[in-house]
Amino acid sequence: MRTPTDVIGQHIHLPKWDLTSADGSANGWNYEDGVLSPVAVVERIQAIRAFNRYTAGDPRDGTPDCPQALAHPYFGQFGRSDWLGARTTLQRWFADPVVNSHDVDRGLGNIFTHDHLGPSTHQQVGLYATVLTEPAGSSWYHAETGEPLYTRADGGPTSWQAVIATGDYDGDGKNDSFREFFLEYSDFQHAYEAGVYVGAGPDGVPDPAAYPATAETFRQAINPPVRRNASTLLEAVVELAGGQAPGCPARPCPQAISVDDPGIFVVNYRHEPLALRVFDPNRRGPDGKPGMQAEGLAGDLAHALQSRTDRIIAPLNLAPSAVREAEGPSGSTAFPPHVNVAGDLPGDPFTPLLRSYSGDNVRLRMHAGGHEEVHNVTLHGVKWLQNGTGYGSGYGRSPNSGWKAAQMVSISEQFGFVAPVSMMSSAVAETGDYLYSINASLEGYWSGLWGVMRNYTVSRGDLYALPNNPRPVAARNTAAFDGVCPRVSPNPTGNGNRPTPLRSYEIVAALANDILGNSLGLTIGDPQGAGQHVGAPLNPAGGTLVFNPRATTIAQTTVVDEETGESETLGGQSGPLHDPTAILYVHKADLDPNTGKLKAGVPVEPLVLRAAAGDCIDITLENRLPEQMPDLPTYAILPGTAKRDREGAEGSTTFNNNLLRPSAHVGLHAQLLAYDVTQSDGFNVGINPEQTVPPRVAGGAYQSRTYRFYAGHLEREGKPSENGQRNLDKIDATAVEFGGLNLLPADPIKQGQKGLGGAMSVLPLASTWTTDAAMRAAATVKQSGQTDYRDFSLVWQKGLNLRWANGRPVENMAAEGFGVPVDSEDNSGMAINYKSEPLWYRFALAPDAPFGHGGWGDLANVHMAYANDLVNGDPVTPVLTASPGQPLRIHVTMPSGGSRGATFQLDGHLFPQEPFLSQYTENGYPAKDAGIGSVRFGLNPLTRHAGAQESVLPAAHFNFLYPSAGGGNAVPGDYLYRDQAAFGNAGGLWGLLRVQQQGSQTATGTQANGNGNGNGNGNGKVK
Ligand SMILES: [Cu+2]
Repeated sequence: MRTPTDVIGQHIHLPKWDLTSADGSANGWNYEDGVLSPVAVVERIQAIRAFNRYTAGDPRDGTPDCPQALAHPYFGQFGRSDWLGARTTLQRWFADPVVNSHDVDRGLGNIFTHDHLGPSTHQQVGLYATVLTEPAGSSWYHAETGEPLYTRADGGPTSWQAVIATGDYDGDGKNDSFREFFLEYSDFQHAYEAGVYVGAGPDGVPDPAAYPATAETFRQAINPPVRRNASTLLEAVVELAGGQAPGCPARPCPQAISVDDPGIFVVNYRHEPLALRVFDPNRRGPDGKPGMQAEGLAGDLAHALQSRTDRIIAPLNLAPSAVREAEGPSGSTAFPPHVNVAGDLPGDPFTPLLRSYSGDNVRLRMHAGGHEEVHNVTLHGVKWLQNGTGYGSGYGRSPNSGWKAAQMVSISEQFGFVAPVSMMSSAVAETGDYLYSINASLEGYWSGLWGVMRNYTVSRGDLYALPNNPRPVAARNTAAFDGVCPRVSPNPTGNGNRPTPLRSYEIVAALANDILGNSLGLTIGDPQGAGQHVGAPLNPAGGTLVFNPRATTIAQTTVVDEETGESETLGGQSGPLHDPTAILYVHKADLDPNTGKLKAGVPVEPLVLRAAAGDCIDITLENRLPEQMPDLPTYAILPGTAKRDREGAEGSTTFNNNLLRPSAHVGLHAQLLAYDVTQSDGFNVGINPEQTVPPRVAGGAYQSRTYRFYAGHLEREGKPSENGQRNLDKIDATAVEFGGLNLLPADPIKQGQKGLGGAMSVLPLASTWTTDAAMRAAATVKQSGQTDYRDFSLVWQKGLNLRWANGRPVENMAAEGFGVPVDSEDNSGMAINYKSEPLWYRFALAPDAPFGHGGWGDLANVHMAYANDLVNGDPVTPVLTASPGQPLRIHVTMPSGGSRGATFQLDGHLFPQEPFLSQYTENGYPAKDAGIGSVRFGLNPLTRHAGAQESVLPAAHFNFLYPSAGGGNAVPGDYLYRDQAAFGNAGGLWGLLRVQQQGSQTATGTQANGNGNGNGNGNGKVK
């Protein structure tokens, strides 16, 4: 798609500017503020000359009567005749100070600037930019070389990474300098395979005649529009040749608003798709065609984020800076120099490497430059306050805004924080690699939006140091710590110290097929799907994970698409809905030591762990998965990021979901908690030591590994002393009540589809709790001097692999129209705590029923959607119980899924969005020296209240505190909670809060009280 345009503008967000003349756009009665293209200038010149009857040798040549196009003062140096007549406009903006109540400039933030005259097509091919505001009076240096920035007349040089030397700008007597990284990312970036040029040649000069878009170009375009389900589940999706779909009579078939979500994800114009990392283009799949998952660890999804040198695609084994040219199937493409000056190692991702020293204040700033999707940003091993750690979205303080490890950032939205990065506990390691993911969904990893922050504990010649952190910092008081955990902690009473409580959990990762039963007699396997996947066989006598036990039958119907006249036969299947390929984390004590099966009466739920603020937490993870992981074909898909069969008659196919098996290696990543990134990250990232647990070799013992966490915050005292190559500083530990957080599986693509994942709830300091026997996701929490409250964890999952009773895969919902479910964010298997109530299932509609006639539009009883009368009973999703007026907390987390956002909403109840209090407060407000931010939940007078929370996405963690079940008047009844967005609501993401007097019917477990054996309380042992 081309947007013929004669003018381009530079519109601006955030600072002050003259709206009538410097808006960079054409709105209302304002001046049209843009720059004419050189071609448009030349056209006007020629028109003036023709009007004035210019003839050869005319003495007026070059005068205003017969003007000539001139070379641009800057762009003229490139000798491009098509740039003659190029013009410049000057935009003037004022980055005004934004001071807080203590007169500290919070900073204006990230100033987004983009063309506002043709953005719908320009942004998705990379036209966006950002101005970073910095503290007044600061000076800036390249983060790696130390070269001063902003020294040239044109404002350069500049970089995406800088050392910002500030002095003390907030008046606390400390130098506030920081290391800054800026990442700007986009979806729908158009891309072709290496060596393919369309519209312009390798020199970038437009030449559509020499480089035409032909009927065959789509075969080497990455994820082009116009796709449909392939004829086999193995290939899943086909990128159609021309003439096969009504909207695409002849290729190319560009789309004005990119409705089919084409292209790739990029960060700083770089891309590191797992699709290519684990791909073997020559290995043959079950259909005999080349192209499937590589064998061994080179193709293992739990090792896909690791810097390895055995990948099948050879350039992936080099240091990114060594790759200066890429070979494609029909030629090569040269690359500009790498985005890092130094430090990149063989097998590292091609995306920006964020290099820092231990003890640096790292400021990460981000913008989504384009184009349509929501992106949930996450960073391992670093947490930040919602509005900045000690600094705002600019650089002001916001200590009671809550600790975060995930933040949704979509087009033109800004995100930024400052956080200290240091490996205080592992002075032996010289590097620590921290995973950053700009989109923690399936498609985010598969399509390349991730990278590594590499932290060093020794000085290096190739990395400039911060003025306030001249040498990497290590802990001085190591004897006070056992790993990351302080050996003693202040008594919760405030008097004296106590040994830090150690809470130990023993967890097993296992197949549902191995540890669960099959009491409903469902088919384990999919005979019709034979040859359509690459997994090992299941045990047909084994168990399965049931998401909805009702045996609903869906009548077979034929429906007609009223736009195209195409007809399709739908339905003809029966529940229950289940998945025998599911993987679970379970408590080891819940497994029968003789049979290895889950003991009778143990609720089948995602793992939900609890700890109190200030606990030291050991999680021992044992791997009981088989070496050869089983699988079955599903309709869940991945973006077509790697080509498989370019030349098929129907079109091109891609390396997709059924050509992969889940990893047999398991890990467990916990957000927010303090841990050593080289030992307890739970993922295999960059050059960190291996952290996953391998499957046992046949007949051998199950292997395990212990991860250690501290439910608190580690902070430098800020009085470093020189000690050889390093500075030593005292480390102070502070307990933090984090609330809900995700427990994430190490394979970010397929283990999550199988349900592997869980949640943790970090409860108040010195609290005790009783877990419900029938639902361990629910507990009653006691705090001294306070009313008992109910604590609920809801683990939302999307992109699950649900199956019908006969083993066939459940189809996707017709999210973007009849027969067009070819986008991975439309993978429709969903559940809350492994239970699903799809509305299509309740109404006995086929999942892919059309929205109009023959489907949803014909429902006569749609008002009964959430009513028990519709299905003669409670929904199978969690029914949360609380007494009228009782306080309750709901923690919503999402360990895996696609990137279509969900919105949590509970009817009849408002919640504070920032229910947090900093260490030191004055009347509830943060003190000027607030100490550690957001150490506990509480009544924050600055909070906003809301009725719904958007951006529930993979890696998201939200806490909803309700002071009174049933609202202010404590009205008993059933209150609906749900994903307010249509896709999740229809797909099964809803349930009930039942407000009624809790009596003897309330299930109880065994109490853990911080000094006894808490077995029964989620099997946690407190020593
Ligand atoms: Cu704008």
